[in-house]
Amino acid sequence: TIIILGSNGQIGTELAEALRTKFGAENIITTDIREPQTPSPIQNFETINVLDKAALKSLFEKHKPTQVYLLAAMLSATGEQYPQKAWDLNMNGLLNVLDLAVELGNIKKIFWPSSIAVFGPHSPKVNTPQYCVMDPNSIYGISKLAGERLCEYYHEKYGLDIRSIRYPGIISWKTAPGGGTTDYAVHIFFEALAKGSYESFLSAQTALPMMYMDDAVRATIKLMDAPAESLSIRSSYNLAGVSFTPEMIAEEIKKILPNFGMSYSSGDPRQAIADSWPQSIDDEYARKDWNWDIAYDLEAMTKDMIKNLKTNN
Ligand code: VAH
Repeated sequence: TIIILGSNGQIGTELAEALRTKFGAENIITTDIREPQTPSPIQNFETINVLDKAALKSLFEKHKPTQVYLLAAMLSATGEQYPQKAWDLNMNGLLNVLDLAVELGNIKKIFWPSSIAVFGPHSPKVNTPQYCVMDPNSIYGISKLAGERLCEYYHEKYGLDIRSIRYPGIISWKTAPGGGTTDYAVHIFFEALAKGSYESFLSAQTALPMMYMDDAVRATIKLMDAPAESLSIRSSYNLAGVSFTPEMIAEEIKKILPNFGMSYSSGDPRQAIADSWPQSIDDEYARKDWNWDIAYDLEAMTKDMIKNLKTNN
């Protein structure tokens, strides 16, 4: 049995689908703090708060999972509004899972998402390497950097097989992201189709590492399938996708929707968060250790997003 904690989120929703396809729906238990918007029996859904350690223990004892994916977290922009809550959820949610995995002993593999948010103003901006100065200044980035240190520590000290990816901003059409700085790159598609225009809260030249959801899910499963002995990183793997600016994605959309209008607001607090992050990532370790290779470039992503939004929304 595989348990997904935080299955209602942007990544959780699609990871759950991919894992059901791979392992069979009957083997996947999805959970979140509240019911999904569109409940269906195939989800084997149970409500759980990852901060309730006793409830989490009962869930793990009931289902005896061999794998746990912990995707419950508060993202960067919302985290800046509620820093103490973000720290509590992101850190104690992780510690509850790690400590129960040590205590119960039946969880063979754990997946926990980190983020390019672990880099900060003094990290190299271009082709940011796996190892470098990391001075994140968002509570989300601080919690993800601390989380990476915990994952490596619990692997070294207790032998837990925890695997992690520093996700870039993720673009998808099935489930809207919740409270991230990179969310503009998702909103732009919805509004391009709904209104024919979009006002970006990030400036035209703000380059950020991004990735299409299909690639992010494929990378996650590829990492989880890799033989443990091939993994040289037990903090979290850099993963590069495509780096682009709001201006670039607007141009790409205009190739398909010629009348699309892009504008820019200023003064949004998310601009400072974005400015503290890298512009592009070097993912040599993911390529070397588990043969990672990106499939969707900006053009392919844009085409797929518009095609799916036109037929599904
Ligand atoms: C956020 N989407 O914006 C997340 C992610 C790299 C960005 O961590 O907070």
